[in-house]
Amino acid sequence: MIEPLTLFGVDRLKVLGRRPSLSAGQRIYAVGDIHGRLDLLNELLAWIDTDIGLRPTARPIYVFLGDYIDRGPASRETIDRLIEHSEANECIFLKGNHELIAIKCLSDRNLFDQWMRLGGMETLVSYGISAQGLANGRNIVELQAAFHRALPQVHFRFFRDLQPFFVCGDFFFVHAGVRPNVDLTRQKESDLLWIRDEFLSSNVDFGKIVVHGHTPTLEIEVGSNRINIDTGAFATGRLTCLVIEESSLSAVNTF
Ligand SMILES: [Mn+2]
Repeated sequence: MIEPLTLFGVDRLKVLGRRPSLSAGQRIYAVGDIHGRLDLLNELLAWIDTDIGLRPTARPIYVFLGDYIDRGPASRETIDRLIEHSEANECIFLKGNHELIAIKCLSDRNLFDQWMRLGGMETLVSYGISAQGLANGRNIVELQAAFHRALPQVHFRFFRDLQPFFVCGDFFFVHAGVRPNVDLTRQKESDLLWIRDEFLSSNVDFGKIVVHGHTPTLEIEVGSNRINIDTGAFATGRLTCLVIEESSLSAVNTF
């Protein structure tokens, strides 16, 4: 089921003293952290299709904020679905810290422990790597080789081509956030994909409204300088989508 949300605090959003907006004719659908919940992604994409049918727009842009994999049950299928969706729609895929670790594991087996702690085992299982083997303490060298063999070329390219951020109008889309007092064009990837406290507690005007995920909250969170749309879909069943058109913002979530 899809639930329309009342967005509190939108009037507080300010960029350089004015209301943020997109150019006329653009509409952005920004989707939060999916974490292998193909079921919720399918529901949300169906709702967006219906929304575009009811309210046609010249140029809908889908922005996915990263963390497509890990924790949830259907990581491989989620990547398949996103690739399929991008064949007929304008899609921007941002890189999450989970995709960063997964792709690095192909060349650096020292990162496997960290990946497994982040829920990577569910991803390996979705790629057909036996959970039995994992439970039996199969060694990391074998695990890495199995992941190499199991990862389709199109998925490798998908992971490799993920973007660190996306700018449109007065909005800066990124997985985790930005480091305050560092120009948006000079941010480090490690901050864009991992930052929490220094960003979340900042009230500075970044020059764009930062739309991000990475730090789950129960409901979409609107600050003066940022909007957090990670509602912890993996655990809550709530996948959130922010819809932006000119200076109007709305949101829906699955429940
Ligand atoms: Mn994350």
